Amino acid sequence: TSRVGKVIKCKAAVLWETSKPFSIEEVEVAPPKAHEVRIKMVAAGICRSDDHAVNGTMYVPFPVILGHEAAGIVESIGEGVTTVKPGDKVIPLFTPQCGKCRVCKHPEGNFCLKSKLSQNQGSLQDGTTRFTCRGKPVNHFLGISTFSQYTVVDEMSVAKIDAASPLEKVCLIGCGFTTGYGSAVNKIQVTRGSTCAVFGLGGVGLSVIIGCKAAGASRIIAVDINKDKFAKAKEAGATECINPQDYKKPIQEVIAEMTDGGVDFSFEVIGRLDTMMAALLCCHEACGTSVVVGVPPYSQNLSMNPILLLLGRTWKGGVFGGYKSKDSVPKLVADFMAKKFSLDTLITNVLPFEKINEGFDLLRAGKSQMLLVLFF
Ligand code: COD
Ligand code: ZN
Ligand code: ZN
Repeated sequence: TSRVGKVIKCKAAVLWETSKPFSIEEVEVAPPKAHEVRIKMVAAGICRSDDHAVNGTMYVPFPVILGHEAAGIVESIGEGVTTVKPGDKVIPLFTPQCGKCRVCKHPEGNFCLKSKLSQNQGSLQDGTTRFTCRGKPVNHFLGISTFSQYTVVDEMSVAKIDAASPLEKVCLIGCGFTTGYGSAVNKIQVTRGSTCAVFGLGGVGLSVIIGCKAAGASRIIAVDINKDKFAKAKEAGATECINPQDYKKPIQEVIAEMTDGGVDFSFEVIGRLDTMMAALLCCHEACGTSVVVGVPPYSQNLSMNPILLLLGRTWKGGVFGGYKSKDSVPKLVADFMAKKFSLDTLITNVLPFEKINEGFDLLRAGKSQMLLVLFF
C-alpha cells in the first residue's frame, strides 16, 4: 500500500535535551509539502558537528533529530518538485543551493543564504516542522535531519545521484569527505609537485590528504598529537607524519625548516585557534596559502599581525569544500564511481542505526577516524 500523501510512522533517534543520549523513538513524518521531498534513509555517517549539537558547542533547539551526512532513496515528492522523483538515489545537502540568492549566483560562493547553519531555527524553509514524537513537534537539523528512517527536506537541500552508487559509502560525500577533499581540490587548487601540511587527522583531515594526493602534491606532511592516527594518514597519502609534542620548537618552525621556508599549502582540520595560527605560519610567507577547514570554538577570536599577510600569504576558509552543493554532489559521486578516489580508508566502523549511542561513544573516545551508521 502506498504511503504517498500519508503520515509515515518510523524510528528516529530523538535528542530531547542537551548532552543526553539519543532515544530511539517512534516518530510521525508528515508528507512533503510543495517543493519538498520525503526520503527513506539508507545510510548515515556521524560527523563531529552532530556531537557539537549534542554538547551545546553548536546551538540547536530541542527536541531535535540530528544527522547531516547521509544517502537515501526518494519516497515521495511534493507539488512542483522537478529535480528528483520517487525511487531516485539521493544525498541530502546540509548547505542548500537555492540557485537564486547572491551567493548561489556568484561564480565561486557556495554558502547559500538559505543555509540553516548560520540561523539554526530547527525548521524547513517554510518555518514549520514535519516531525512529531509523543504528540510534540520535533525540530529539524540543518534542514535535513538524517538520523531518522524517513525525513523531509526542501528540494534545494537534496541532490540526485547515480542509481548504481553504493549508498553505504557515498553517504560520506554528504559532509566529511567533501569538506576535506574539496578544500584541497576545489576551494583552493593544490598544484602538482607542491608541498602540503595537514593539521588534524580525523576523517576530514584524511579527506584533505586524499585531495592533496589526487592533485599531485609531492610532499604531504600530516600533523597530529595522536600518533595512532599516522597509519591511516599514510594509507591516505601522507608522505611524512609529525607530532608537535616530539619537538621543543613550535611546529611551524619545524615545518618551515623541513620545507625550505614553508609549505605551499596548509590546512587546519582541527578547529583550534592555536593550530589555525600554526597552520598559517607554516605556509611560505610570500607564496603560501593556508585554509581554515575546522570550525573554531564559538565566539573566540585570533589576533594577528597583518604583516603575516602583507608579504604575500593567502588565508582562506570554506564550508563543504567550497562546492555548490546541488551541482557538485552528483559530480563527486560520478568521480567516485569512476574510481578517482576511494572512500574505504575512511570507513572505520559500521553499526546498525539502533546503536547510534555506541557510535557517538566511539567518536568521543577518538577511536574512529570516520564512522558510519547503517539503517535497515
Ligand atoms: N595539534 C595537532 N592535532 C590535534 C590537536 C593539536 N593541538 N588537537 C587535536 N588534534 C587532532 C586530534 O588528535 C584528531 O586526530 C584531529 O585533530 C581532529 O580530528 P576529529 O576526528 O576531531 O575531527 P574531524 O576530522 O572529524 O573533523 C572535524 C573538524 C574538526 C574539521 C570539524 O570542525 C568539522 O567537521 N569541520 C567541517 C566544517 C564544516 O563544514 N562543518 C559544517 C558541517 S559539519
Ligand atoms: Zn559534518
Ligand atoms: Zn542560494
